Amino acid sequence: MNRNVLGVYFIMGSQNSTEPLETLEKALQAGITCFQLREKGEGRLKGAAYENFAMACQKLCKAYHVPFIVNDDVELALKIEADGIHVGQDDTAITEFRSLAKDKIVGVSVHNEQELAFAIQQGADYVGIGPIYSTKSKSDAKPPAGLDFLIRARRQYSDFPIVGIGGIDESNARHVRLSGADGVAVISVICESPDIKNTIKNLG
Ligand code: 3NM
Repeated sequence: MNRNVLGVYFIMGSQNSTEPLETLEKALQAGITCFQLREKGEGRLKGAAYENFAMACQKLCKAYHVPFIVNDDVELALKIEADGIHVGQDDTAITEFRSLAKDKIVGVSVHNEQELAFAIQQGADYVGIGPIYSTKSKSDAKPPAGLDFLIRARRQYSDFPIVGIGGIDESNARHVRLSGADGVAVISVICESPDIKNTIKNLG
């Protein structure tokens, strides 16, 4: 995949914003390079409401030519023909999705060298490394790992697409990039921003 796609990678579910579609459109206008629908936790949409919301997000992403990735839902990703899927360590095996959707983007969250090597060997297109800093957006997040693992991962795999995630904001995005990430994946800094355009400019 083109590593530039990871530049400013916005993640959101309906639970992360009072006006999620408005937030997404503002983020797209401001130049996000990738979007992941992550419908998780309490109050998450289900059934037809979830599918309709997903399709509304996808339609916006298409209008701005930005890849639309679905978190941890192979069935939905295939049904609505998303551009890709992102999975964690407990989610569906990469190979399962890959065999069903050869041309799609597959992203995997990794937290150590073993998981990183395995994801690459299994055919991931990119990995997410985190949480770099402490995050309030993922209830089961691991303790913040800082930049060390990211730096080691980049040394080991000089060309592999890597995005940093977890607690990234306008003040620290630069450190994440300088440590080797191709981009930053964020939820709250965009969802809670009073000025999305400026926030995205400062993340880039
Ligand atoms: N995954 P925020 S941290 C979805 O470490 C997610 O794998 C993480 O949200 C991981 O930008 C995280 O608000 C939440 O900190 C990122």
